[in-house]
Amino acid sequence: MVYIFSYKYARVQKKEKHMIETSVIILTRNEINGVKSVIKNLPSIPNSECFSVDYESSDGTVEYFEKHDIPVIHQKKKGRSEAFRIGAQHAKGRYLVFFSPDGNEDPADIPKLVYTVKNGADLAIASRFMKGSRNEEDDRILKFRKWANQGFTALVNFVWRGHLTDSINGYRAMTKSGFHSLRLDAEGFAVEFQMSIRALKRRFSIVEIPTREGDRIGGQSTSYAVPTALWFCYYFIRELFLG
Ligand SMILES: Nc1nc2c(ncn2[C@@H]2O[C@H](COP(=O)(O)OP(=O)(O)O)[C@@H](O)[C@H]2O)c(=O)[nH]1
Ligand SMILES: [Mg+2]
Repeated sequence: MVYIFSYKYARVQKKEKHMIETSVIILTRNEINGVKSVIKNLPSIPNSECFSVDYESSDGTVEYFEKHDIPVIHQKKKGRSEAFRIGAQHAKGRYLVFFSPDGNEDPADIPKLVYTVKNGADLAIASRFMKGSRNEEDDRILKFRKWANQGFTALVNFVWRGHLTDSINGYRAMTKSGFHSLRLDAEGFAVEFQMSIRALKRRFSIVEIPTREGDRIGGQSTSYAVPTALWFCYYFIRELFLG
């Protein structure tokens, strides 16, 4: 027997294992402020499980999940990319949703992402750069992060003939079989970028939905712009050579 968690009503229902269709995977590393504010708004998805993949949080994130009956998988090797792989390994559902509770991602998009993959997309991406979207730099004059993101996406579209608007956002859903078939081996923060490239190479059906990126709620991002951009360049070139 496994459990499905419905936070809204603080209700835990027993369900047969075969009933789990969707796995909502929450990625955390010292994210207590975001977790406290965002997790209570997680929508209840029918036939789903919800668990966290955590990397060495020492700020009460793990204790908060435990208090609210959300299982925690303790990740041993550092990195968001590794967290994606661990999450997919443990997931019981056919559909995976990766959710980061740092304030950037709106939990209300989870059902839309799930709907998109259930309706045939192999990969559903919440885009910060399409009509109806917002990204966290929209109110600034100099939008370095946005421009860098769009630059990488333009390169990817050019080389692998895609039509993506946001190849990088980690807020996405995917079929578990599709995830495993891509054999993602990127490290650090590059897994989403590699996933988008390999999904284009494989001619996966990719559907983007507009999302409104919120501001970070507390703590700090550990994705530093320059090293992350250099890793993206490395993985982009690597994918060119891998064919
Ligand atoms: N499980 C896990 N989560 C991570 C790791 N690094 C970052 N995260 C989570 O991934 C999300 C995004 O990280 P963040 O540093 O804000 O990167 P940014 O949103 O790209 O600026 C947050 O929810 C973090 O807590 C990691 O090594 N393991
Ligand atoms: Mg973030």
